[in-house]
Amino acid sequence: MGRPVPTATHCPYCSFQCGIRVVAGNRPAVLTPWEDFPTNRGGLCGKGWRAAELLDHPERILVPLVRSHRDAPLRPTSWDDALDRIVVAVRRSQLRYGPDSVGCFGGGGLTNEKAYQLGKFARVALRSASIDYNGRFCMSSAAAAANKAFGIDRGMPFPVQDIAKADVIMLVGSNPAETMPPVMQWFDEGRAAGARHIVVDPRATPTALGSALHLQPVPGTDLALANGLLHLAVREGLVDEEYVATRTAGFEAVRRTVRAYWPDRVERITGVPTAAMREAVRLLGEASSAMVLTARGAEQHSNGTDTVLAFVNLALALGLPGRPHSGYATVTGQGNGQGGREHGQKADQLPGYRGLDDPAARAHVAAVWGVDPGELPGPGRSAYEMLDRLGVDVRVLLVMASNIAVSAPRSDHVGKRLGALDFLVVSDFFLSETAARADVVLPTAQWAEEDGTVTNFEGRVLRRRRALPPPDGVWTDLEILRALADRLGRGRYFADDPRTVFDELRRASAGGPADYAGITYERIDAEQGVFWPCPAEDHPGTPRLFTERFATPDGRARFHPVEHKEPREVPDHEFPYRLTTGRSLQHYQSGAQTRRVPALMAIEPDAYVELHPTVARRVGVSANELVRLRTRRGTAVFRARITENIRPDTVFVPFHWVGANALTNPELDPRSRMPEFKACAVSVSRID
Ligand SMILES: Nc1nc2c(c(=O)[nH]1)N[C@H]1C(S)=C(S)[C@@H](COP(=O)(O)OP(=O)(O)OC[C@H]3O[C@@H](n4cnc5c(=O)[nH]c(N)nc54)[C@H](O)[C@@H]3O)O[C@H]1N2
Ligand SMILES: Nc1nc2c(c(=O)[nH]1)N[C@H]1C(S)=C(S)[C@@H](COP(=O)(O)OP(=O)(O)OC[C@H]3O[C@@H](n4cnc5c(=O)[nH]c(N)nc54)[C@H](O)[C@@H]3O)O[C@H]1N2
Ligand code: SF4
Ligand SMILES: [Mo]
Repeated sequence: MGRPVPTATHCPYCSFQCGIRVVAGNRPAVLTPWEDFPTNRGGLCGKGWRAAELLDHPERILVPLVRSHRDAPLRPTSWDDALDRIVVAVRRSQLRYGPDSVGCFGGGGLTNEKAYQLGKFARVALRSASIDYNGRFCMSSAAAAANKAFGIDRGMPFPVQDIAKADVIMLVGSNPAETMPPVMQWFDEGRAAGARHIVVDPRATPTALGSALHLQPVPGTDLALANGLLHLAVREGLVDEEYVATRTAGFEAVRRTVRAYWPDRVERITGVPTAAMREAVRLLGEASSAMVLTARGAEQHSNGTDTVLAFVNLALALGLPGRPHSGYATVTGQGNGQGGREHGQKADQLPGYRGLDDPAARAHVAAVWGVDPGELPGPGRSAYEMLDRLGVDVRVLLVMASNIAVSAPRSDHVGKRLGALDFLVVSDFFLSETAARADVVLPTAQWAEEDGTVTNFEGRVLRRRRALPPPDGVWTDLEILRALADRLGRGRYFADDPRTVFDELRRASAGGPADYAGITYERIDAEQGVFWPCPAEDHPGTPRLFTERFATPDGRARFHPVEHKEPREVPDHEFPYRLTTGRSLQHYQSGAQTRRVPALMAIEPDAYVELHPTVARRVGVSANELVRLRTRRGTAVFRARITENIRPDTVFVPFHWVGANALTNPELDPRSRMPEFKACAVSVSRID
C-alpha cells in the first residue's frame, strides 16, 4: 500500500484562506500546512491546525432531524421525509401568504458555487424576494463605501505581499494578530525592514502592541478622527494636489468639511491626543508608500459607511490608492467573505455583483438561468430587517451557514422572532444554537469533503478540493438545494455538481463588476489562484486594481464629505460604560465550530469581559469573578478579565458565546444596513 497523497485545499475559517493539505481518504482526517502556498507560506493559526478534528467529531449530525411539533424533541428521519416536510411547509406558506413568505438566510462561509446557488434558489425555485446573509453583519459598510468611492468592491485591491513593502500602514479597528495570525508575517517583514505601523483601536491589542503608534479612540468616533487627520494633512501641506486633480473628483467639499475638525475638537470627541494625531499624519503623509486598512472596528457602526468613506477620503487626499505598495483596503472576514458578497445571496443583488433592480442585469442573468426576467422578484429586506419580522412577513426560513441565534444583534429578540416562525429549516454539520430550534435540520458536508471555489480577502479565487467523501448519509448543500428545487417542480434549473455550477456562475457574472468569466478550475490549479475581474480565459486576471483608473464611469475616484455622529447610544447615569464587541484568538464567530474543539476550549473555555482595573475596582470585582452586563436590550454574565489594555470608559466582550449579542444594539447604518455591534451603553455589576 502506497502512502496516501495529500489533497491541497484551504482552511474552513477566515478570509485569509490559508493553504492546507488533507491526507486523502483517511478517517480520522489528518491535516498539514501547504508549505509553498503563496499567501500563508505554511503558516496556520490554532483554529486552522485543529480544523480537521471537526470532520470526525462525535457531535456531528449524520442524519436529517425533524420534530413532530414545536415542543417535541428532534428525532432522526429519512431524507425523503425531511425534504417532503420542508416542501409541504413552503407550499402551504406561499399559498396563504405569497412567495415572499419563504425566506433564505445565507453565509459568507459558503463557497461561491453555494452562495450563487442559494441566491438562484430563492429567486428561481422559491420566486421569493426574501433572502439576505450574515455578510450584512460583516462587510456591508466597507462594501457600500468602496462602491461609492471606487466604483467597485474588492476588499483588498492588491496582493497581500504588498503589505510587506509599504513604509507606513494605518490599521483602523483591525486586529489581525488575533483574527488572521499568519497574515502577520507580511506585517512583520515590513516592520523588520523599518516600516512603521499605526493602530487605531480602543484596546491595546496584540496588533497594537507591536506597532509604532497606537491611537486609542472612544468606540464609534473614528469618523471624527479621520476628518481630524485630514484637517491636519491639509494644514501641513501633505495633500497630494496633483493626484487629487488628475485622479479624483469632489475634494473641495471635503476640504471645506474637515476645516471644522480642529485637533482640539477631535481630541475632545475621540480622546486621542493631538500630538498623536499629528504624528500619525506626518508618518502617513511623508511616507514614500502608505496604506490605510479598515476592518470591523471602524465598520460595525450605525455610521459605518460614512466612517469608511472618511478614511477613504484621507487615503485619496494623500494620493495612495493605485500607487505602488500603497492604497486603501478593507480586511474581509469570513472564509468566502469576498466571493460570498458577489454572486447573488444579497437582498438586492444578482451574480457578478449586479444590481437586482437593473433591467439589463436582470435580462442577462435571466437568460443564463433560462427564465423570463419578469419572473425574477425585486430586492428584499436586509438581514436584520428580515429577522426582525420573522413570523410576520417571512413565515418559513431556510438558514444555510449562519448561527443567527448567537451572532445577530439583540439576540433575545431574534430568538423570539425565530420562535414565531411557522417553520425553520437549518442546514449545518452541528446542532448550532440556531439548528437546535429548527423543525428540520439537514446534515451537510464540510470543507474537506466537497469541491468548490472561494475568493480570499485579496480577491484571489481559490479552489477548495475534496479530499474525502462526506460521511454516509450526509449531503452537500448543492445536493440539498437541487433536491428541494426538484420537489418544488423547478429541478431542471439546478445542477448539484460544483464544476457545472461554477461554469454557470462564470456566464452569469460575465460583464458584471465581479467578472469571473475567464476563471476555470484548471487555471486556479495552474496559477495558485486567479484574481478577479478576469473577463476571458486569455486574460491574466487583475492582482492590482486602480493603477490606471478607478471603476467609475469617468475613471476618477470620488470624495464624499461626511460628518461625525455619535453612536446611537452613549453612556448615561444608568448605563455608564461603552460596550464594544469582537473576537478572541482561539474562537471563531458564533463558536458553533470552535467551541467543539477541546484544545481551543482548554485555552479559552468561557465567555469573558475585558475590564480596565479602575472599572473593576469601582464595581468591586476581582479577576475571574463573574459580572453582569446590562444594556437596554438584555443582560448576560461574563468572567472578568482585568487588563490595562482597554480604555477605562469601555468594556469589551467577544461574541463567541451566547450572551454578548443579548446586549448589542440593532441600530442600522442607513445605507449598508449594518448593525451597530461595536458601540452601545452598558452597566457592569458584580454578582454576589
Ligand atoms: N480568531 C478569529 N479570527 C477571525 C474571526 C473570528 O471569529 N475569530 N472572524 C473572521 C471574521 S468573519 C471577521 S469579520 C474578521 C474580523 O476581524 P477584525 O476586524 O480584526 O476583528 P474584531 O475583533 O471584530 O474587531 C477588530 C478590533 O476593533 C476594535 N474596535 C472595537 N470598537 C472599535 C471602534 O469603535 N473603533 C475602532 N477603531 N476599533 C474598534 C476591537 O477592539 C478589535 O480589536 O475576523 C476573521 N477572523
Ligand atoms: N456582537 C457581535 N456580533 C457579531 C460580530 C461582532 O463583531 N460582534 N460580527 C459579525 C460578523 S463580522 C459575522 S461574519 C457574523 C458571523 O456569525 P455567524 O453567521 O453565526 O457565523 P458562524 O458562527 O461562522 O456560523 C456559521 C454556521 O454555519 C455552519 N457552517 C459553516 N460552513 C457551512 C457550510 O458550508 N454550509 C452549511 N450549511 N453550514 C455551514 C457552522 O457550523 C455554523 O453553525 O457575526 C456577526 N456578529
Ligand atoms: S488565519 Fe484564517 S485561514 Fe489561516 S488557519 Fe487561521 S482561521 Fe484558517
Ligand atoms: Mo465577519
